[in-house]
Amino acid sequence: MDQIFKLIPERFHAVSRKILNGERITEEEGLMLLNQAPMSLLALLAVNIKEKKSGEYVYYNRNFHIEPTNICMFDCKFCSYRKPADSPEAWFMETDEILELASRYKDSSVTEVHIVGAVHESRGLLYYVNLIRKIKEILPQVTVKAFSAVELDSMIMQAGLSLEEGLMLLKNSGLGAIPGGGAEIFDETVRLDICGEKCSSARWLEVHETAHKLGISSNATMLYGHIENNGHRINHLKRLRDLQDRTGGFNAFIPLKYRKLNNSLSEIGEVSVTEDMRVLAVSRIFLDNFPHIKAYWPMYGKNTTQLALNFGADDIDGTIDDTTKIYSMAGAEETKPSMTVADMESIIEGAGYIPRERDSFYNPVK
Ligand code: V47
Repeated sequence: MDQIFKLIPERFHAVSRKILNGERITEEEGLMLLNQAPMSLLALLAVNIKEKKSGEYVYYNRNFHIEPTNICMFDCKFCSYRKPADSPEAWFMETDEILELASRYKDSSVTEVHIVGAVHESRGLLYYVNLIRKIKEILPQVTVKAFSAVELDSMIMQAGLSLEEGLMLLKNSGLGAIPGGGAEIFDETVRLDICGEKCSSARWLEVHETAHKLGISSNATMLYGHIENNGHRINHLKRLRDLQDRTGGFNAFIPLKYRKLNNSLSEIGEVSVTEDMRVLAVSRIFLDNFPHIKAYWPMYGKNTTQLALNFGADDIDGTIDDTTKIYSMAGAEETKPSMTVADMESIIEGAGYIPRERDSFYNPVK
């Protein structure tokens, strides 16, 4: 241990000792690491925590997405996916088409379907309750991980129900977990600027807290690399860590890099891969109560995903099977995201880890 400290600049000794001893760091320490720590130190500390949590394993799953529509009532500045109804790039899947897509996975070994789309005025809570029920009839063994907190808030409010009532209806129809989208950045001023029509940060957190209390676990995301600063990023992580202390209901945190193609923030450009790795490593270090950190491969691309495994990520998401357009429409390298199990295992092994297939709750799949 003392040998390692000779390689660490002295001003990082105290915080490094804390982290290596398994102690929690403060917001000030998180900010100092994000602003100033050498990359090699961030990698060392993040990997140390990752290995305490998941040893030599890195997880993946077999999944597909359903994105029923991209016609959305909300117009967020960073979004490349949303299109007006009369755009040639807009789509709206009828129920039959959605169920036909689900049926394609009937005899497959897929374990999760991730459903998110847009907030569309014609589709409310009861539509989605019925949709989940029908999907579960077709794919009873598959976990339905569906609807960002923003979509949930909107459909449940529109139905005039409390969050508890709405979420219980969805749970009873087969909702198994909630994805992490819609969190964007919790700082109220930045949020108002980039996605002012979405529900507030407090409400996003309330949806997840209520879900956790009802036994529905979830993920959390943070959209970074636009107009926010490092202070906003640490504040976002702190609010997630506080909620996780109360409920323990988050499975994974997923940092999402802002991609610039065809949206209202395009002129900002994108942050570097170095910055991606800093955000990832500090997230792993700061969120000491999150069991998993996901390097979402359709967003980073395959090479950066492999690099991310040396900065604390222990999950790369899944096979996807070219069923999501959110990131390809935003300019990600993967224009038709799809990976075989062999592809995913080779990425993980190439980073020096042991691949492990998981279900939506990180139980190993035989
Ligand atoms: O909330 C939208 C982001 C999110 C852009 O829970 C953009 O397992 C970058 O939540 N550049 C939706 N990001 C996706 C999401 C997600 C993804 C992977 C795994 C999980 C999970 C959840 O996509 C949105 C927003 O933050 N997004 N547009 C863009 N131009």
